[in-house]
Amino acid sequence: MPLVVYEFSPTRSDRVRWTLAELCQSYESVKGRELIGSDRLRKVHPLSKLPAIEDDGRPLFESAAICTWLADKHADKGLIAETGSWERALHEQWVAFALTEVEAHLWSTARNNFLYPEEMRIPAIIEQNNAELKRALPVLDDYLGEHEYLAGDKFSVTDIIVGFAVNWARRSGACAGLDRLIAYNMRLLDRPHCPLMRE
Ligand SMILES: N[C@@H](CCC(=O)N[C@@H](CS)C(=O)NCC(=O)O)C(=O)O
Repeated sequence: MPLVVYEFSPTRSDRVRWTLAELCQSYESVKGRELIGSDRLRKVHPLSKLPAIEDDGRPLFESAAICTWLADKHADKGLIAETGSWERALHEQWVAFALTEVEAHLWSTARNNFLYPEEMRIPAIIEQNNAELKRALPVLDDYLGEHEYLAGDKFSVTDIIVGFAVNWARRSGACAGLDRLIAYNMRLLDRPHCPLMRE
């Protein structure tokens, strides 16, 4: 059975598309904004969100879990550190950090800026989110002052997962003054398979 990817760009499905491109894997794509909230997608993702995949008929959701699984499945391509290695611990650390300390706040800001219906929005949360981002992003900036990539000395799926959140943060203006983080973001954008938006 082919690998099926439910996707729409620009969304977190860019992580999955980028991972598959780096792994040189073909797949069947089911695309479209209208997938979000549809019954069709709900069979693969219980919240009917993107991205999601069906691998050998088995549904999998959460972009970081999907990318990690795909990199593990094609371990011969060297896109992820071996389970049990220190670099793998760094992968887990930076993925969790990016999703909880960075992306959660960016997502909350987007929801309260324009995604939620107006009556649900709480503008004061945006200031809180900005304060949290101001604490978290310098942690990545410091680390990337000493390291070219996040999990070991070469590009890996960790950089795809975290890079998506960093690019989102930079495009929203949250990386101002964090030159090492911006330089890292540019290195990722220069990669031939990178689908992230520069502007
Ligand atoms: N943590 C999930 C987030 C998935 C998510 O929220 N996807 C967005 C598009 S980027 C979506 O489908 N939103 C529709 C909704 O929130 O109902 C992941 O990383 O896959």
